[in-house]
Amino acid sequence: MSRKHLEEKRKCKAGSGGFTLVETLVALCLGVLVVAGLASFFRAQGGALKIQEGIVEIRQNLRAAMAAMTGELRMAGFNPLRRMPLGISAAGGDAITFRLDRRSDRDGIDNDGNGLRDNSDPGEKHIPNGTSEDPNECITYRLYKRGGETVLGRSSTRNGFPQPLAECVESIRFSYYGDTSGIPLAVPVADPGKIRSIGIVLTGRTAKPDPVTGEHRTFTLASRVSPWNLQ
Ligand SMILES: [Ca+2]
Ligand SMILES: [Ca+2]
Ligand SMILES: [Ca+2]
Repeated sequence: MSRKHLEEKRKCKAGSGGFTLVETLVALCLGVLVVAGLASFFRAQGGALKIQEGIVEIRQNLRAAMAAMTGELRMAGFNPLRRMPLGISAAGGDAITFRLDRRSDRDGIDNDGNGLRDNSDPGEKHIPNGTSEDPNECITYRLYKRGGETVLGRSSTRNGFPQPLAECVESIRFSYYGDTSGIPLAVPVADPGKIRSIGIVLTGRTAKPDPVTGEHRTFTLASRVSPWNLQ
């Protein structure tokens, strides 16, 4: 191979192995665009995931609260000794109070004759005593405000302060039925003794707003209870 030919080949190699300034700038711009696009994609994915997590959380909270409420409402009016009328005592559109007699742990008597009395006897805690003045015998469900948030609360005694049952609650609506016609009684129900079943519609919202719309997502749960002792 001649010297001239080798020289031309070297020049050719040197020219094809580098990038011009314009090529480098274009490549950099493309790289920045790709990275920005990926960042935007993952940010959107992260936002969508957080929304889904918020919805799952509120669903679980509302379902747990509804299960607790309906389970306890089924016991409304439990009154085996029948010494006084017990049942729903206040029936409003956004609050309900009901009574039952499920325990007597303060009467000082060994009610079942096993040598143990009141709180020292696990079985005796659940012996009714004819009144609804024991803990967890006069129960109210209603919404209340706590630190600017609306919370579903449960009080376990007459005039007791509510304890939180579910947070991020938007509204609760109780409806009351005296028969199977499907027509609800006017609230507040003037004569709660007529109530045979209770409808509950509970609406909650995500703790944080949707980053795209700026609005909170809501979730509504409905249930109906026919307390055994009110039939
Ligand atoms: Ca009692
Ligand atoms: Ca006993
Ligand atoms: Ca006792």
